[in-house]
Amino acid sequence: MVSTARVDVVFPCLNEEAALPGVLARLPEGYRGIVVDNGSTDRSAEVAAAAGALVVSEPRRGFGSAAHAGLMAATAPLVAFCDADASLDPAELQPMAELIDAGTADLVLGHRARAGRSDWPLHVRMANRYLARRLSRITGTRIHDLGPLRMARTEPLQQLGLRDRRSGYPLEMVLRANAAGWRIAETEVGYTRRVGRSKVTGTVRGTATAILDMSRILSELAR
Ligand SMILES: Nc1nc2c(ncn2[C@@H]2O[C@H](COP(=O)(O)OP(=O)(O)OP(=O)(O)O)[C@@H](O)[C@H]2O)c(=O)[nH]1
Ligand SMILES: [Mg+2]
Repeated sequence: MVSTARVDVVFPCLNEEAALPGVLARLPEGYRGIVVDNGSTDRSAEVAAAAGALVVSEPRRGFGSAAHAGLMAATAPLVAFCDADASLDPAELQPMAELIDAGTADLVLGHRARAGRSDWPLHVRMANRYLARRLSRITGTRIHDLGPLRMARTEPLQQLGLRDRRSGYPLEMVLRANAAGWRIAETEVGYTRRVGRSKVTGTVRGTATAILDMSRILSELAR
């Protein structure tokens, strides 16, 4: 069936069966969920399909691998990215779409301004603040947060040439968008403790991978 959605929302997903129903239920009217299942061993794919999402299966592991498969599957004029762990509210994508529709921004990032301190580990907050400062200097735009909730026009993003397939994907997106002259903006969003088990920054291995990936992208793309 041809989708008539105005916004396709990509959810990279690794074992999120507990969080998915609540997350997908929060999608605004006219938004379609694209859940990219990255080899989940739980019922994520079935749960996502039952909740009305398009399920894309991506066997190559990695956050960027899943995010990119979702981007390439998107057909709506706008595409957004959201974690599937119920830490973010897809209803907060609406103001982002308004900024793009109004022609004031090409890439909108969700700044997690309303976040409980205990919901966001200190090491993550510190690493994030460092990255945001560097990005602000590079882009000339005040960036507070390299958050996972974000939106852009689909076709230009598909043509941006994103290559990272692991944790560097969100950072590469901002740097390449900036290099292409895109206007970057932020909206304020909430952030709460995830549902289900942590995969990335809540684990030592995930954090180490994220730091490695981000450092590589910075040395390649940031002058
Ligand atoms: N497809 C895919 N998705 C992943 C992978 N790792 C994490 N994810 C998904 O990406 C999103 C972000 O991962 P999280 O585990 O929430 O990472 P985080 O937000 O840094 O840390 P926590 O919320 O503490 O776990 C979630 O929707 C995960 O299911 C992966 O290797 N492949
Ligand atoms: Mg999370």
